[in-house]
Amino acid sequence: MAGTGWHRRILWVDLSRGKSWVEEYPESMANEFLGGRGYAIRILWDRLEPGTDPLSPENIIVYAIGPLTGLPLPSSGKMVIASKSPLTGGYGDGNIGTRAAVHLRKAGYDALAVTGRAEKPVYLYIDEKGAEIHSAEDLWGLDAEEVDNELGKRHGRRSGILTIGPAGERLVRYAVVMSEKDRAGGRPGMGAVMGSKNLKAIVIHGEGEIPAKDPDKVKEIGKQAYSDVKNAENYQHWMSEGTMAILMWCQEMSVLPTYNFREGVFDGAEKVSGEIMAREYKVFQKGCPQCNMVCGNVGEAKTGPFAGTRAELDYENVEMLGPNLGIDSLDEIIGLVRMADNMGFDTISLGSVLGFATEAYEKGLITKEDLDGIEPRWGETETYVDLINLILERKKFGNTLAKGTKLAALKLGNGAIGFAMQVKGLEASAYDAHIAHGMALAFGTSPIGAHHKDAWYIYREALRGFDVNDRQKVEEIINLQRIRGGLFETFVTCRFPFVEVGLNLDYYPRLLEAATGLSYTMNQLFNMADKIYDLIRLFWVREYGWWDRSMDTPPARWFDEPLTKGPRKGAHLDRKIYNQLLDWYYEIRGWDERGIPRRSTLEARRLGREAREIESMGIKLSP
Ligand code: PTT
Ligand code: SF4
Repeated sequence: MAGTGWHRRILWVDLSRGKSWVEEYPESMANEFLGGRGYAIRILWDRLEPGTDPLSPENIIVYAIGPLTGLPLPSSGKMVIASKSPLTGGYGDGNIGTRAAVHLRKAGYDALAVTGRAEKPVYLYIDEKGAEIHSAEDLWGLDAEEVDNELGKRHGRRSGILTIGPAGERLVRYAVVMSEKDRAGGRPGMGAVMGSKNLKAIVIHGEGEIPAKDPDKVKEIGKQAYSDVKNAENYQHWMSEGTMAILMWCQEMSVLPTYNFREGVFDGAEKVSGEIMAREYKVFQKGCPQCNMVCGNVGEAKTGPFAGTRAELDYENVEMLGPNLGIDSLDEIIGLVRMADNMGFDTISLGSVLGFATEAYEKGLITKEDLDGIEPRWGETETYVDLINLILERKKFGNTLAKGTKLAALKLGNGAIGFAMQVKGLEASAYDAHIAHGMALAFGTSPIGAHHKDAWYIYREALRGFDVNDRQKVEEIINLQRIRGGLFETFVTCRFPFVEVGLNLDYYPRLLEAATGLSYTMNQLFNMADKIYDLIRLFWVREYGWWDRSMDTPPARWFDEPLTKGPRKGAHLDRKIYNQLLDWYYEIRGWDERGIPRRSTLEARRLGREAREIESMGIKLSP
């Protein structure tokens, strides 16, 4: 029996036909997939024609929330945005904190799915009555902040607004979806998918109740959880520095990506630390709905060309547009982050692309002419501003850089793929893995490409010892993937209360039961997470038509080019060790040596129909 914590309604919009409708989905979908990423992969598997071009009208983009979203419990204002990725050609998703998540639930839907392409730019207005399609011709070309302001004026500031910037309109394959000026989601090009549909924005306004089996119980458990968050030992430190607290730790550990992940330490790290950000740059702090540990630290540039500009300073943003490019000035980093947010680029991939281009230029693989006269140089912010504009204009080699580092490297040849810092086409987030086989495996096996969200293992790896490469390491990574990539992406709530201030995980099955009436053990939830992982992996195999372990292997740089400075000078990954870890990984997941789920694994998870579909493509599954 399904619980009561769902509307069991998905709002569909077909922009080609200008039509919208509501579909009820079966109880079994709620029971087996809960919400968020679970719903997204179920919808994409069932409804997307295999081999669809991600930027064609036929692609589907899903905005999904979960049974805990929006309820009075810690940090519940989150939403999953998923689609077939134009950057990777496989499953892509992101998780964004936004009022739009809460409004979608209040409007009476568990997900919104959009397909088709409008003839001219449009935006959607969604409420209890369904979806209205409005012209966005006057909004096209505006940056994300301007659109947010304008739609806020039209529909009320309390509404939830998702928008793309010019990067999404121009189909930059690592364009994100923006909300509330500083929130960004959907690293693998979810903004480009919206752009390809001529969909500039979505405004959501709901006034209804969020369904819960026992609202009083949710409130009671939620209240206790809020109080645990606030009383956590490191709460004050978190409130002061947020995610940037980790920057100096990365420097000490020698895992701070520097000069396109060539090194793990940066000479100017102290100038861009969490402490400096909090003491000298922070002007205010903001966050997602229902959160009492808000981490959006907004900093203001004090001097230089960006003086007076404000931007949210998360670790990944500061690192990838700072040390990774040799930039040691927060004044300048703030300018680059603001530019990325307003234009709607993913900061991580953008930082990686700029680093890749600088290195390719240094090595003579691209010339000044290819870059329209620009000479990218480490630490010289103005050259990066020019390069970002070249990518936006899709001019000369900027057009190739708009497709990400993997495609750019394949075009350049000459070994460029070795320093394209990506897995499956998605650029690695800001953790250098020269010394960290575990983090390398987490990047290698993440279901969307090299993102840390499913298993930010590096911290735990340091505690256990970077040089301990045993089976337990792999088990721990899989468990993290189950918790972070399975539970939090289907409940849909923020994982930071658990990850950053140590909120007890036991709260979640209790909250789930109060919200839905379903009583799941942690083990059952882990099984659900594994099923989602299997289905996502099958999706990749279906879209590629083949698979092998090279797709789960990080870039050659970490193996072949040792660190040349810092406390771990000389360190690099070892292929034999990595392959052993990957073998254990496949074995524990019930996947074969190619990284494809075995038929027996799929049948045990009631994915027999999906297994047959793969076999009907001529891909033989291992027993
Ligand atoms: C996330 C990725 C991250 S991960 C960061 S900073 W991080 C970058 N933020 C960007 C940004 O900002 N502007 C921009 N133009 N591009 C950006 N790209 C990068 O995107 C995010 C927080 C953070 S801050 C993290 S880790 C946690 N992520 C969660 C997650 O994935 N799931 C979950 N259940 N809870 C999470 N909580 C935390 O949320 P993507 P957000 Mg993000 C300015 O979207 O695609 O998943 O990539 O959503 O609302 O900004 O919150 O040190
Ligand atoms: Fe949003 Fe940060 Fe709060 Fe998570 S901890 S809900 S990312 S403000």
